[in-house]
Amino acid sequence: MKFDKKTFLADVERVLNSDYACDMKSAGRRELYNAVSKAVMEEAYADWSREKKSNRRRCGYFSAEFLMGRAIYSNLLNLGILEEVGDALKSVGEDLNQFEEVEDAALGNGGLGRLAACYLESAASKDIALDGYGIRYRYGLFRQTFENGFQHEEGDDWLKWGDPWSVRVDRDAVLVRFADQTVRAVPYDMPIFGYKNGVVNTLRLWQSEPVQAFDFASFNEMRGEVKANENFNATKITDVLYPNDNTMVGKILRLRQQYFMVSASLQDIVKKFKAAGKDLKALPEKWCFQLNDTHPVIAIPELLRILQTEGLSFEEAFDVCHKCFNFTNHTIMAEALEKWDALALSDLLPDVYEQIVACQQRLSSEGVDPNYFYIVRDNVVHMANLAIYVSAHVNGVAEIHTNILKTQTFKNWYERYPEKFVNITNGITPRRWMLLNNPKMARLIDSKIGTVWHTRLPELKKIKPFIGEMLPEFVRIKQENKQKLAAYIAEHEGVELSPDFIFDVQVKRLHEYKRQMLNALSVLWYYFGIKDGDITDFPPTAFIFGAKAAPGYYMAKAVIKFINEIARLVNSDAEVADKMKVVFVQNYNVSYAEKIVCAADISEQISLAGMEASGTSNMKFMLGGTVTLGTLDGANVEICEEAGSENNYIFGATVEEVAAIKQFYCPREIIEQNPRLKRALMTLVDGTFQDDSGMLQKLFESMTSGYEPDRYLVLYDFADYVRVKTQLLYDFGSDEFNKKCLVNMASVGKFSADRSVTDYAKLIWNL
Ligand code: 26Q
Repeated sequence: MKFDKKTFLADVERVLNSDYACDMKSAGRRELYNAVSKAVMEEAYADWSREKKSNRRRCGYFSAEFLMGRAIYSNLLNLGILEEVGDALKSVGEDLNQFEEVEDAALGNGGLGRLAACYLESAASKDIALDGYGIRYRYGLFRQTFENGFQHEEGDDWLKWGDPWSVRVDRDAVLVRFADQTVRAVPYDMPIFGYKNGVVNTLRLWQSEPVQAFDFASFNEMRGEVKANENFNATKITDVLYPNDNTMVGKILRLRQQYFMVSASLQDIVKKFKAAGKDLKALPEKWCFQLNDTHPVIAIPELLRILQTEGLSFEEAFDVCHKCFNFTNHTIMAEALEKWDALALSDLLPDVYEQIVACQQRLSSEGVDPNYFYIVRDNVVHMANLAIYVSAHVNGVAEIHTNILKTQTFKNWYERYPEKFVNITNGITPRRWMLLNNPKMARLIDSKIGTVWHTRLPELKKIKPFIGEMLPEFVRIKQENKQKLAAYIAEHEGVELSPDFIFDVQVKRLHEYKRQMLNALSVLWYYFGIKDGDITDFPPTAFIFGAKAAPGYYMAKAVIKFINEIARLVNSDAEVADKMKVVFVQNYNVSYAEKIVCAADISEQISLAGMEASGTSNMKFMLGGTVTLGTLDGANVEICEEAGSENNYIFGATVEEVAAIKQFYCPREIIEQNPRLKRALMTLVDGTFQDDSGMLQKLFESMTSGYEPDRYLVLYDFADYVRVKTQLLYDFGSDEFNKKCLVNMASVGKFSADRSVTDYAKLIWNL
């Protein structure tokens, strides 16, 4: 975008005058933020409207989550005016950094939601016609604080600062009908700016509202069974994001949300398609849809329903759906695969349920074995099976994950439809995760190989010949990032970290399979080793954790308490103050991640092999020049292929070994063989930590007793983990070690979301 300082400041001034009745001098932060954003939106309108009017074939990315983070800096960066706006504001005595207080748009939980955000940005940057469709939650993922070491949750008022990057589009509102209520769906459109290319795609988020004020005619036509209080409840549907990650909660409101979003999206798309005078059988010529996990899969029977009300036969409608829909799976964990009670579903959405049954009948009529192929069975609707049956393509998100889908999770389906299954390894956008959060590192690279890598990440390999000469600058910039993070943590967490310590980082959602416990136990293991004098010369290390636990996930919350207690023990012990510090940062989110990722020395990716579909923070750290301490799980496998295992720190049971180990696994022996590990584990119950809640006791039991003690083989992998981790800690700081960091950075090319969306466009969307 071309930028003229005078015009820009005049634009800002005008918005301040008209919308806030103030001027540059009297404006508060909030007013200034909105005015700056709106001024930019105005300038971008022409490009956006061109894309909205364009007639080319598009893909709709249907997702219950878009974890966008903060919009302003990334938008300015992509429009190519970040520095210019900063300078313009400076010239009137204002600082662009003041908007760091603006809330993140946290309309997602973790990996799956952030992936959707990275893909939108990359698609726009690659001029791929991809639009997001989702829900405009009133409250995003909860804000987390710790009280006495326990997680507390507060509502996330992400609109506190206003929403200048969205436009409400009342003319596109539609009605969404449930058996017991009809609500109005109003879209809010967010522009998605491509990186310096003038492309603007759209993220359309639907908000639910009462129908009454909208249209009395359609209100009166509403079906008979409507309840009196429906207008009161209408807004409720999009009130709040379910805070679960990799766990299914069978709440009917969640199903309402899912149907609300896909019905509104499909009505909108079909309406516009028809307005162009087209035959709906030709819908696949203009549209395809990517289903982000099972959450939007109810779109399939909804489109079947809509097409039949428009006069298509079931078979014709099925054919259209088959050509339009594609399904991404993000998890193999049984507890995350969505299943809905058939009665509840048919009560809420009788016409939609009818289409699900019709799909089941079509499947049955093919003469398949009903033990292996079913959509509805024993009064349960299996959303993943529905998605696989109808979709043209099914994809996993990393090689190892797709292989597990083919050979285990969806083995039967794969054998029947091998051509449907493809792998598309996840990726991240290098704009947010390098240019924006680590600008000095980006400039260092620019100085060696130019700027082509900004949009072609594999070009980063060209720094390889320069690695030697880059080392001192690399180390200096990383050190500066660590300093900044330390200052931020001191201010927000009240823990002082020395930037001279090794920053060992594990940040991601809290889940047992991700094994924050393994890391926690190792911290205690080192601590006791130092206290006993068994470990001398320990390389000073700051163990940094960040994670939110689903509010209803008891064990995950127990792990948070445990780590906070470890932090209290360690940080208050003057004897180890020059050796170790532990901090669990509060409210880990996208903006915190931006600060942490560029300041890490160790990237902990230590899930039990076979459990983490891909992981994407592993890629963000790699881009920042951080070695991975990890298992051969998810995308770690491919990271090692790209950067070499010798440049990373790999440990633990492989996915092939895990099944065999589990057959006769008994953690007791392991505990008895390793007295210091035993001591670390016993702190959960021996009074080391005060805990009236009984949580730590329960955590201990989950590790040592019950039906499946230590389900995720924490204790099994412990010895190998500390062996490799210790090696890493002692390697740290040498030239050889720093080279490993830069080799990782140089090898990150494959993990650009630009490559991922290009793969989708070629292999699936045909865009
Ligand atoms: C389902 C039903 C009801 C309520 C909630 C849910 C639900 C919500 C979120 C189920 C799963 C999720 C999120 C899953 C997720 O984030 N998976 C991660 O996806 C990333 C992107 O592909 C991968 O990198 C991670 O490995 C994977 O864990």
